[in-house]
Amino acid sequence: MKAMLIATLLAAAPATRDVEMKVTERGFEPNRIEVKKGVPLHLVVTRKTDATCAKELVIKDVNLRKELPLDKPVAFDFTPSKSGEMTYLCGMGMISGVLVVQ
Ligand SMILES: [Cu+2]
Repeated sequence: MKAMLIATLLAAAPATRDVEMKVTERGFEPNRIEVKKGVPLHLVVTRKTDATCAKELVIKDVNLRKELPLDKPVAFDFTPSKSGEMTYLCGMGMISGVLVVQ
């Protein structure tokens, strides 16, 4: 009985969504990411070029700002709590992408 309850709870827990993103000469790739509300997001960003001003990534809506060292994966972990669009930007706000929360 107890084992069944635990199994049910585990099945109901939202799985983490893993997304990989790169910074290239073309900007953020991808520059549009669809995620689900309430599902923890594990976003891993790797800057692959020095020919970019996106040497950091800012996601204002969730108060995240991290430097992106060349060729070193940097994780951004958060759970989108409301549906809509969130913008992610380089440190100066010139290069951007959109997180679509559904
Ligand atoms: Cu910039």
